[in-house]
Amino acid sequence: MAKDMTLLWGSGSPPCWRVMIALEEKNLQGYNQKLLSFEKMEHKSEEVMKMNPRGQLPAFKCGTNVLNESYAACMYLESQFKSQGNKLIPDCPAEQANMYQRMFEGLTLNQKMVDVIYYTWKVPEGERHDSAVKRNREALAAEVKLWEGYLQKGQCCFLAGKTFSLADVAVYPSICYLFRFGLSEERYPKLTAYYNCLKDRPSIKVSWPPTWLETQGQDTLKDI
Ligand SMILES: N[C@@H](CCC(=O)N[C@@H](CS)C(=O)NCC(=O)O)C(=O)O
Repeated sequence: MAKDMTLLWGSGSPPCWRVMIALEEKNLQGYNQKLLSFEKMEHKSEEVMKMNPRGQLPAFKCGTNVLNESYAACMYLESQFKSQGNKLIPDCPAEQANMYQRMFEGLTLNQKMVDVIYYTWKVPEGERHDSAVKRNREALAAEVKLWEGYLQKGQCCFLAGKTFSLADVAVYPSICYLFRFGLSEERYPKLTAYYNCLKDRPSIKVSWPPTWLETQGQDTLKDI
């Protein structure tokens, strides 16, 4: 079945990484894949635009079904390969509710992170405001504190419940991104423990962004 799947991806992109982790968790190794470069604008190539007219990665195809939205792809894989690999949605209603809640809250965390990291890239020089920078940074700090608090209540290895779930598939790449961009390990010990706890999980280790192995991170978020 994996032979019918194609993933076009970029290194370090949390949405791409989510799909790769889900594929590994469901034992779907051997899919067709191509690593593309954002720097070389390969995400705007004809090959990508044909699959994803937004020119974004991931671009993912499963047979004839296109699933370019990373959340959609992860949920589809879990639903189609329920009994294969690791089960990623708990049965218990309370655990399932918590799992979906954390999974979708992850989108807010990711957006607030992107708002800070890419402000100078997204907003032209003449339109930048210190007040917007401050507001975005404060919003991200409040968001990160919320997640530190979530982990304070549970044990540190999983975001929802006692096992690895779609919440971890979806949010772990964003947590890694925060640390890659300099989030303080001292200030956020629970998030740090969570980050360390899953680093060596096979699905994560094997899909770790290759460019991160070759280059140093940045300190953009060190004061958050
Ligand atoms: N909603 C999409 C978002 C994908 C996305 O934002 N991809 C980024 C890389 S992290 C991208 O391709 N950006 C290039 C662009 O928007 O031109 C998903 O979750 O799959």
